[in-house]
Amino acid sequence: MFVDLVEIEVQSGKGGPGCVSFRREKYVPKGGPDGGDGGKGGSVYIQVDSNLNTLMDLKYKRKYKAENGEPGKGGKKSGEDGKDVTIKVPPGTMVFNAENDQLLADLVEDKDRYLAAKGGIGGRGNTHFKSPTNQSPRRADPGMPGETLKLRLELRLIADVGLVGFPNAGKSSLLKAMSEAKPKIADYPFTTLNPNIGIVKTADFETIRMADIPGIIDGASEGRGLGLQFLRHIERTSVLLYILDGEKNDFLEDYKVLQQELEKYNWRLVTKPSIVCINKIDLWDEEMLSLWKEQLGEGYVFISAKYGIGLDDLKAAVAELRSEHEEEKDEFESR
Ligand SMILES: Nc1nc2c(ncn2[C@@H]2O[C@H](COP(=O)(O)OP(=O)(O)OP(=O)(O)O)[C@@H](O)[C@H]2O)c(=O)[nH]1
Ligand SMILES: [Mg+2]
Repeated sequence: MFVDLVEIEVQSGKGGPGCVSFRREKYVPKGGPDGGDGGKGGSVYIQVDSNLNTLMDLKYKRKYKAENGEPGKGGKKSGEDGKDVTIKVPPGTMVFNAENDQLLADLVEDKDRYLAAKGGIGGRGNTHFKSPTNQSPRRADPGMPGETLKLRLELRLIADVGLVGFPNAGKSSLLKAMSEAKPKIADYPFTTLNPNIGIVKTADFETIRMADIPGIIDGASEGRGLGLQFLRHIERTSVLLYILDGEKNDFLEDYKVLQQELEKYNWRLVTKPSIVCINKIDLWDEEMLSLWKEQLGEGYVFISAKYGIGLDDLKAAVAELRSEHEEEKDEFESR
């Protein structure tokens, strides 16, 4: 199951209390203080694991608590530190404070790590309180408390190019044809229920991450179909690839609807650099193809994902547009 939004609670451990203790040796009736410090409370970290692509595991386990530090001991021995807890998340996970919506971390690269709740420090044992006037201090510090936070984690897949189209237009077919990804393809709408990512290799040995998301229909912004919930995954892309279904006579109408729906979700999406491709041209005859080419002109690419027609040109066009606009990617990240 694909999950891209969860709320969790994290709690770091308390520091262990410092110890009050005195040295006991034969023939030394009253030894000096030897109470050790309390151990540090464990912290809770959130860390990227690039093998993951969903927040599913967090859906089933909502609370994460690190261990408390152990109390200090006699003989100047410190208590053990509490164990940390590390929550693994996929690349592209954004961490928000669930209470005030503040963005706390945007975890993108593998191993990126965020300290979500810091463990309390351990209390000092009574050895620290010995002074010329007090050789037998009975004082030690308590450990510091841990912290508890409610967090919202939102996954926005990291991709360079996002595929947008009506159900059945051939988005997954295109992803399959251009990359090593193996998404499900079928002749009914809403075959794709979760985003897929594929790595496209260009002629210049560059790699482009392409995201295929569930289809969008008229009224998606009002919740029709699968709604617009998956658009968050293409918010970070630098380029959008609209895919229109050449089997339909009114495919240009679909293009308008797609833009309207995207705009309702986030107007910035429609200002992104984009390429429009018309798919399934294998179903057209030569005459129809040249008529449409003439009518639409520049900016439209004619392809057949299923039979591999026009894909090299499309790949080149995507690569060029991506390299022109890569630096703008970040500007679109927040709404
Ligand atoms: N003739 C022809 N059929 C195609 C082409 N590309 C895709 N199809 C067919 O169109 C149907 C839908 O393809 P998908 O790739 O699953 O479409 P999708 O846009 O991912 O659909 P959803 O996941 O439902 O949004 C399948 O039956 C494909 O075989 C093409 O270039 N030519
Ligand atoms: Mg699909």
